[in-house]
Amino acid sequence: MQQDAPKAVDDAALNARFEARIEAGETIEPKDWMPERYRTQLIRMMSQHAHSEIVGMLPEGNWITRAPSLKRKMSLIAKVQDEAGHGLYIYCGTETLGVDRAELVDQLLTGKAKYSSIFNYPTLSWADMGVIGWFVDGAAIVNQTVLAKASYGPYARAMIRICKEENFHKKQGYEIMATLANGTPAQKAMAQDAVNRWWWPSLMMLGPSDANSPNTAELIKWRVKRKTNDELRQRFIDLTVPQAQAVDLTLPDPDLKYNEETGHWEHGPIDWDEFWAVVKGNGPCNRERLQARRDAHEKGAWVREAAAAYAAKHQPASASNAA
Ligand code: BYC
Repeated sequence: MQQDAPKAVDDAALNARFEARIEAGETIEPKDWMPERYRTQLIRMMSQHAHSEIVGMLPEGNWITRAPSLKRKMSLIAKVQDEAGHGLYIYCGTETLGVDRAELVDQLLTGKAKYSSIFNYPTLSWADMGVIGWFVDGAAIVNQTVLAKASYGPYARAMIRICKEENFHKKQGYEIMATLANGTPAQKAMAQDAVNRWWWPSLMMLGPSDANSPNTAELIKWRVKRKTNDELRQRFIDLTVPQAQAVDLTLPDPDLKYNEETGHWEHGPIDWDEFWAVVKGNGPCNRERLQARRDAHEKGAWVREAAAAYAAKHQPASASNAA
């Protein structure tokens, strides 16, 4: 007990210094001292973000072979490839916190780690590719633009590049929707059906309401999150309603109305039972998504083995060259 006392004093001093740095708006870098809880919260959030990018490739990957033109196919392949890149940046960022990527991937494959609820919905028509870009990337941009100012340097910097690419993704999705909405009656109906199916899950993607968000207060205090889930959801709605009006598509919420006083669009109740069912693994595609990732991981075993063998073979040579 007595032996622990000096360390407790040290930790208290380090902690006070850390809190002061956060308060001053300084960026925390990997080698800086940080409270263990700050580190584990970041690992949780960043790894789940990385998993979301990787699992998020699956719903769109489903349509690559069925894209309606070569141009659309090329854009979709490029978008899905960007998502792989985003996953890799964020895994790298997470590794700066002293955790191994293999451990993070294992947490995804064994169902211990979460990934975004939105990717557990099926992609039933080509219009879903448009609406994913418009709504899902749109919601992601609203969330990630703020995360680009997060207190942890490697996460914030990854968000800057990712947001640039997400903006392009959103524009290509909205352009698909505008084209369908101005097309034949059947194309317009397909676009409206996709909007109807994806609107509510996209609102849920931004996280539970603030009253039921146990992590928000701590993450805001440490300036990892700079806005609450409800604030970001409101911003997404305010941005998206005029975009829907511009292409003459209807958002499936009879309670949606503009409040002149607040300057915000008010929305109807969100079905949080559906959200929690999806988060707990019981959405329409949860099992299929995890199985697809497990199969890919198993089939990729030879690549990991080959890379390890190559690294082992070349390491002594480069080490002796350096000497
Ligand atoms: N889905 O206290 P809360 C993309 C969990 S991909 C599942 O509010 P927090 C794209 C939450 O983890 C971009 N679970 O948590 C890719 C927590 O459980 P644990 C994805 C969710 O961390 C391909 C519990 O509920 N974006 O753009 O304060 C194609 C309580 O929640 C969800 C990110 O990952 C959910 N939607 O806030 C196209 C952004 N929401 O972990 C596009 C980074 C909450 O305590 N993450 N949960 O067991 C964040 O901004 C925050 O972590 C969240 C949640 C807003 C998601």
